[in-house]
Amino acid sequence: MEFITYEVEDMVGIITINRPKALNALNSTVLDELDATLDQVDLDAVRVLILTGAGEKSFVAGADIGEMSSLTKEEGEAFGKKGNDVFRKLETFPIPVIAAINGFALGGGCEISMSCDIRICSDNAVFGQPEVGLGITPGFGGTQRLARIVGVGKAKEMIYGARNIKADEAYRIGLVNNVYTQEELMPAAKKLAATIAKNAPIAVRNCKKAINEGLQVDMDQAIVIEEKLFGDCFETEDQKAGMGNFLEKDKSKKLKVVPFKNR
Ligand code: DAK
Repeated sequence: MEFITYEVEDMVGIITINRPKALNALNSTVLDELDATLDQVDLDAVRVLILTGAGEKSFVAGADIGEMSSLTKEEGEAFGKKGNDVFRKLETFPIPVIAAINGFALGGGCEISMSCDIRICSDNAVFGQPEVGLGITPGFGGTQRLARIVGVGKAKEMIYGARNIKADEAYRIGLVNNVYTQEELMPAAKKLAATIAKNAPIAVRNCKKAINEGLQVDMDQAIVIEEKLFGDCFETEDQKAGMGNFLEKDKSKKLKVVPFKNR
């Protein structure tokens, strides 16, 4: 791959968007490679993904303005769909995805981070949806996800004003869960990923599904979604081991790490 690197460490997959000369801007090739990388993740071996950008300056500085500048209406729509499909794949990916935001997260960069389950950032991170300054609307879900994460008023202020915010404000409005120094960011992302990875994988996956799908429907339907996914955990080895360990008061035993295929 030209612009994506993927490595696996201890049940954690790390995807790095690697186009630092363009501040990791998303062109069609980056989107295609990201899509292909997600398809290749071995869900029997990997329990959490971390998404980050190469270099010290930028996570993702947006969709590629050079590539977009000459698009026709039809091509613009197709480019928007390509991005939206990948972002949705990330959002609905069976395992949790942590965005480790190491600098600029503008336009499509802010949007891709919002497709992840959890966002943490370095203290040099800058977030924003500058699209109206370029004569377009946010096109990779920004109008929808930002309002859901930080609330309608804040999202409208940022989007209408094309106003960038720094890491401390992103933390204050709940766009990121935590802010670290640049050096601390990846270790913190890996620590968080490890904390998640040691828990029962079917239960973690079902929690993601329950939260995401439940938020799209009313509470009566949402509770039914939770009931089904709760029931789905029973008879798994982890449910038996997890509850068995508690009843036996045996804290030394860990949840079993067995591939999904064998469950
Ligand atoms: N696209 C292409 N190249 C970019 C880029 C981008 N978004 N951002 C930076 N680069 C390139 C620069 O052109 C420069 O390239 P060279 O000149 O060296 O060849 C290199 O990265 C370094 O950038 P700078 O020299 O500008 O670095 P500075 O530190 O001075 O400034 C900056 C950093 C992040 C403040 C600045 O680069 C900047 O303002 N970048 C653009 C940020 C931005 O506006 N991003 C939002 C893009 S709009 C849609 C689908 C999707 C979208 C919309 C519609 N549909 C089709 C429905 C999404 C839109 C966006 O994301």
